[in-house]
Amino acid sequence: MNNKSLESYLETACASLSYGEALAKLVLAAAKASIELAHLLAKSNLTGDTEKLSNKNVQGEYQMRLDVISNDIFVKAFKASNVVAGIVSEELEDAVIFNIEGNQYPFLVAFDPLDGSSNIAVNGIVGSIFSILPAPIHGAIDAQAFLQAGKSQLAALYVIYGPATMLVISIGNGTQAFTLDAATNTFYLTQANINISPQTSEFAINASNERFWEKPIIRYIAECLDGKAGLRARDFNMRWTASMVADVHRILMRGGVFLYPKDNKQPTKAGRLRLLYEANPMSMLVEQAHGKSSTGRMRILDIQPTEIHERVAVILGSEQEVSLIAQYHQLYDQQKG
Ligand code: FDP
Repeated sequence: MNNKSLESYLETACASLSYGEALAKLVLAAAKASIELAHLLAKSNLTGDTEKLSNKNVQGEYQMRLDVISNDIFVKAFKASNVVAGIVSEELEDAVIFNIEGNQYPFLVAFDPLDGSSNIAVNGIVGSIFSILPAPIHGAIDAQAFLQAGKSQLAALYVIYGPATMLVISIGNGTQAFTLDAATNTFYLTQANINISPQTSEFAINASNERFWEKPIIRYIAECLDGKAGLRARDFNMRWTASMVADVHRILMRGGVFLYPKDNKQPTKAGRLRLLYEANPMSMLVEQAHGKSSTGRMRILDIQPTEIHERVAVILGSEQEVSLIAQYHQLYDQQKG
């Protein structure tokens, strides 16, 4: 096998960045922790770690034992890396600041330690998602420091725990996928400079929410379902794994569009997915792979966050489809206006 290891990729790719050495250290810390988690996931059905706990997280969702375990693994790894000033996690209500004096460590990390947790109990695919932001150079670091638009991200990555464990990363120069060789615990580059085709005939959406969707989404999906005989003049396929990592990974590998749109199921929330540690890192990975990412009304990476667990509508993937859905939103808003 002649594939480049993650370590040697980072050595070259980070060389030109002023913060490159520290970034490589951080990514390798996340990678090492994810390997530990992959091993725990593989035996979780035997150890009882797939159990649901009686406590809820900040999102009001019941935690699984593995949510807590995975969070602890990454928090420990980031703290020990000595390059992370603070973290925000889906599983923790408040930001955790490691270096209150600030300004010594260059990065903030917002992460979802175990995405798609409903899949845990059924041996389905899950993942971990990370957004790496610059820590402020001056002043104390607190939760406010994490309220940066996604376009400020220095890097984004996820790890997918499937038949193979893979790490997909962008440090701002394309999106690269690495596959774990479990025998040596080394990630090797298997898909360089991923390119999401602009057109697709595949979409991923939780269709059971249709009655809660806005008109532009109802229109788009209806036209896809009409297939060859309809306006789109081709048949579409649908996939939904209930894990954003798994659904977005599929799109990075073979094109498609992923939608978790704004709906009126919970009208007080702007969407289901979290901006800081789900929508932003996935949007960076998709845009760096020549795809597009939008709420339907604006580019996700341009959103100025107002709170750390903020939710957002997410539509991302093949460029032409995301643009068409945005166009439907624009027409709808104009007509309403
Ligand atoms: P989960 O809450 O199970 O961790 O992170 C939110 C998320 O999963 C996404 O990974 C996934 O796409 C979505 O929620 C699943 O939503 P549905 O329950 O509506 O299918």
